[in-house]
Amino acid sequence: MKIGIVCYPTFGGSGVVATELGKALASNGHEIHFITYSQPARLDFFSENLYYHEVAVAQYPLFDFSPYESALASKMVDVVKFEKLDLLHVHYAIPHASVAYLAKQILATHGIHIPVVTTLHGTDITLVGKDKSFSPVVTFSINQSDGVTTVSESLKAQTLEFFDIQKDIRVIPNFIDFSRFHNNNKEHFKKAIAPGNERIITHTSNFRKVKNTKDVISIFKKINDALPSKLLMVGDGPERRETEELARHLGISHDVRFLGKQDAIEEILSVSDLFLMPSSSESFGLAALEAMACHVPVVSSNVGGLPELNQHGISGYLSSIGDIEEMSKNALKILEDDDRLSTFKNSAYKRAKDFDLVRILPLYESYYQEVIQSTKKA
Ligand code: GMT
Repeated sequence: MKIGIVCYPTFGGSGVVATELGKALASNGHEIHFITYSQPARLDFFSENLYYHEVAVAQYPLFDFSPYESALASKMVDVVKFEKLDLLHVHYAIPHASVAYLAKQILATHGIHIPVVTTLHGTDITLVGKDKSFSPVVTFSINQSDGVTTVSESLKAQTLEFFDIQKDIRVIPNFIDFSRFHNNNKEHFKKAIAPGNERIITHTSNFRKVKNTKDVISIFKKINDALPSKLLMVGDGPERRETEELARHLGISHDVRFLGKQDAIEEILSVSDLFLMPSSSESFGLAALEAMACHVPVVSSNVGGLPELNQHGISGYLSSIGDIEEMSKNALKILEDDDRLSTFKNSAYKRAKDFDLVRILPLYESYYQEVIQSTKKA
């Protein structure tokens, strides 16, 4: 198939999923065309089946806000026509689903029919999308998509609850590529971070409010009071300054390292004993899956799609949002005993295997075929 993929090319989860999906489809022989405003972060190599089309947004003194949507729709029309695409797959509803609708209508005036699949990822539904300033457009464009997927059952339920949706929604969960995410032996790195053989706890995110990064610090403080440990905070974003301040205020900055954005996440995860994800909203929790693939158990909140990934008492533990007390107790339960830690590590890895790319990729491929066939009939 010839597939156009539209996504935010940044470090966010939807961009990562879209890029990894495109790469996997390309290595399975499909021709993949990324249509984005900059080169997707993980698309930094050559493959004969991968193409990148940049959406250049013209600047003009009249524009306070550059018209990204118009430039994107024009580019989609151009790429579908010129490359003779079979399908467009857009990630994150705002504005990609509505722009796809516009492109589809324009192409129809040229006698070209292009099926559109929209994948909903999270805050496009749970936070931003349901805001009144977006919801009529989100509802309309989901209903106009030829196929709709969500990354968890929970996100599907929330989509049906918040919006008046007339479409069937297919759940296709996030996936993990084990050729990249696996436990590497990084003893020298581990020694450098934890010279006294302390436990290593990790959090990775884009430090937005929903990630509750200050809760990570508070949970760690309680763990560290009971068991010598180190915390690695990976990523950057709006909450970072206040999060660092809290670590200082609690007198634990010597045990907490803020590493900023890192490419080689798998190496950091390989030396980790526990992953913390106390988010107040998480439609799936890709970062937790990356940790589990590297044999790292997860202590998380029980929101959104997290219970569909993290198995309570097996791959880690789930608690209510903000329950710092319980999360730290659960973390200690895992970390205090070598044998128990090892059991949790193995179970986390085993659970991650359920989301192996090799299992999930065919779900997308067959869904594309279904959508193409059903729109041919219509
Ligand atoms: O919705 C967001 O917060 C952003 C979104 C993204 O585009 O980065 O992240 C979401 O998509 C990921 C990939 O499907 C999921 O694993 C994340 O759980 C989800 N984030 C939230 O729901 C907060």
